[in-house]
Amino acid sequence: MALCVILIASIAVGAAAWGREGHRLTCMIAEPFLSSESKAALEELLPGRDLPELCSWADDIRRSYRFRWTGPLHYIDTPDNLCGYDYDRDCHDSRGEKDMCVAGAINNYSRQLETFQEAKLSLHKSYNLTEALLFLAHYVGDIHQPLHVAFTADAGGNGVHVHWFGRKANLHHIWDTEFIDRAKRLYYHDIFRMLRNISMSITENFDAWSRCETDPEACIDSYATESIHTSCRWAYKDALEGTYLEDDYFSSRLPIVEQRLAQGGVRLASILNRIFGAKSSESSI
Ligand SMILES: *[C@@H]1O[C@H](CO)[C@@H](O)[C@H](O)[C@H]1NC(C)=O
Ligand SMILES: *[C@@H]1O[C@H](CO)[C@@H](O)[C@H](O)[C@H]1NC(C)=O
Ligand SMILES: CC(=O)N[C@H]1CO[C@H](CO)[C@@H](O)[C@@H]1O
Repeated sequence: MALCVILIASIAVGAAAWGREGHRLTCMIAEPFLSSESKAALEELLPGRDLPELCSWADDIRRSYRFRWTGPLHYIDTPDNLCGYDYDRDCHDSRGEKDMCVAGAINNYSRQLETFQEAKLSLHKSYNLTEALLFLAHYVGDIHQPLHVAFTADAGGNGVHVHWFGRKANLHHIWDTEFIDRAKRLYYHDIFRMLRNISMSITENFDAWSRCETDPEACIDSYATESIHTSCRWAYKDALEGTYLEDDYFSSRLPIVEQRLAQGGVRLASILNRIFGAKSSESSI
């Protein structure tokens, strides 16, 4: 009975976002790129804890009564078969409330964290910046999971039922957790070896991935656009309802999964460095 409850709980969490390992990897990838200002801010906001262990916090709380409203902040539903994303058209929840999507949430919690320096000086605390940081770190991971920016009718692949190495699974779950679990089991054996291998690909791409020349919100939109394009080109492709997905699909897509994790980590670091890095807090935005 207890085992059953644990299994159900882990399936429910798995259906939500990059699984625990994916989020933990994103935050672990970010860590070495954080500026000393960002590290100091993280120590203040998460005393005695580190970011990777808390990177799934936004999934842990989303089914609690107090945080149920955050459900839509993990993804973006885009028009079926269009393979495109537009903030004004797509960033809303199912009742049409604007900004209630993963891109809107990243903008929201970035703006809150930009008050970090002022909040320390004033007695009036308007936001819980610990929560803002944990939401931001999680949602930057989510926006890089391709199927978190995907078609509305199948709920980002949750409604696409396939066979994964003989087992029944939905496509969204496969991209959240199954790729990472299988790669870990077959190749890496532990998450630190996986981290090291993913991190090796970063050096040559770091500048291209972390660069944000337009305003920060336009850069967040470009990450969402990359995800819906990747969903069409790799995730949905050859994965129609009822398909048997095996080695061909796994080995051709694993590098994509690893690249999205790497990009998510690098961009998380650069977003935090932009927010915390500048000494004069009114420089940008
Ligand atoms: C922004 O954050 C506040 C909590 O501080 C929340 O009430 C609001 O719904 C959030 N909006 C989005 C789009 O994340
Ligand atoms: C901020 O949020 C965290 C996580 O929900 C909570 O543990 C903490 O008590 C909150 N801090 C304040 C000052 O409300
Ligand atoms: C075991 C494993 O998957 N190693 C991979 C590490 O990363 C490089 C690319 O950076 C791959 O080519 C390896 O296959």
